[in-house]
Amino acid sequence: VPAGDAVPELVDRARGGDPRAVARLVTLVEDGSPQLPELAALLAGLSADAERVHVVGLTGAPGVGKSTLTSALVGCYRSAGSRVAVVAVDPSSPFSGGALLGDRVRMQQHATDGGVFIRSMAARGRLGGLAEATPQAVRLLASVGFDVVLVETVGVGQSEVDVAAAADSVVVVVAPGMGDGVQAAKAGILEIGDLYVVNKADRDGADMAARELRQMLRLGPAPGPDGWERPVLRTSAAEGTGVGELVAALAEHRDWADRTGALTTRRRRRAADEVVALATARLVAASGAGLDRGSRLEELAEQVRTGATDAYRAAAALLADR
Ligand SMILES: Nc1nc2c(ncn2[C@@H]2O[C@H](COP(=O)(O)OP(=O)(O)O)[C@@H](O)[C@H]2O)c(=O)[nH]1
Ligand SMILES: [Mg+2]
Repeated sequence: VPAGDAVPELVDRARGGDPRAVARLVTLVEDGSPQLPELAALLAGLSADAERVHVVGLTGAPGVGKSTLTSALVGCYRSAGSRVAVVAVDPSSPFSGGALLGDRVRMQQHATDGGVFIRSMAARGRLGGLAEATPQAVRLLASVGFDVVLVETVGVGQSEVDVAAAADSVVVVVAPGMGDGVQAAKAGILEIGDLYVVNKADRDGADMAARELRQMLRLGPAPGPDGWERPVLRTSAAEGTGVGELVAALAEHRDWADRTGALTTRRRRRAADEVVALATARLVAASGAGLDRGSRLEELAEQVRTGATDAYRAAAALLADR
């Protein structure tokens, strides 16, 4: 970081509303900068300000309309006067940008709005990956004054679940003919959502998809007396319909979570995951085992594949070999 860009100054400027300072700080997080412990200590002192944030995760298969819906949500939150940050994360890609370009174009309508911050983020080869970087970025954005942080996942797979875990409210988005019941069950999305949205409600089959989804959700454990009944909403992000209702349902979920202590529990869980991820990374680094060193690992993997050794012996060899 060049002179004049000391972390405390960047944080001050970011809190003053300087979008470039916010961007610089998010880059530190994305890059796994050695300045992160300093940043984290500063942000801890601002946690009282960060507490009221609402972190909303949006997840679902590519093409269902997450980015379009995110953009519509931004518009809705902005008209209510909230400051909104969007973090689009792609767990499958080591590069930011690229595939996200289309999203950025779609978000262009918000580009000149100082109350909106939009950033695509990739893991860039850092040890803990996005599972670790996302909560840090979210805490940063909450601490510098954003009221709502929308986290959109771009890739598919298990890491999507990790990213969803970073949110206070998880919205699972499906589209008619794409996320039909069985597919939804297969993808494991029935476990992770707090709210379900059938987007592209302007298309045929949206009612059917919503009905099917409700049925699937009813098969799961029933909410207790103080439980949250997971709603299935319909939106047309393209036409802007149903988006206000989604914002209202999100506020309801946030209130419910606050009232019942679910929010505290979830955030504590999130903090625990983060501590474990950082501790694990430290252990690995301190061991000098260099688990990220490709060639030795490749060699051992080939031996496991051929049966020359087994995974347990290979793991011991990798640790012994430093
Ligand atoms: N008909 C219709 N198309 C939509 C709607 N929302 C998004 N789309 C279109 O669906 C495609 C994928 O949308 P996108 O937001 O990129 O999906 P993502 O991959 O989930 O982020 C784009 O061509 C959108 O214009 C909707 O509500 N109705
Ligand atoms: Mg998208």
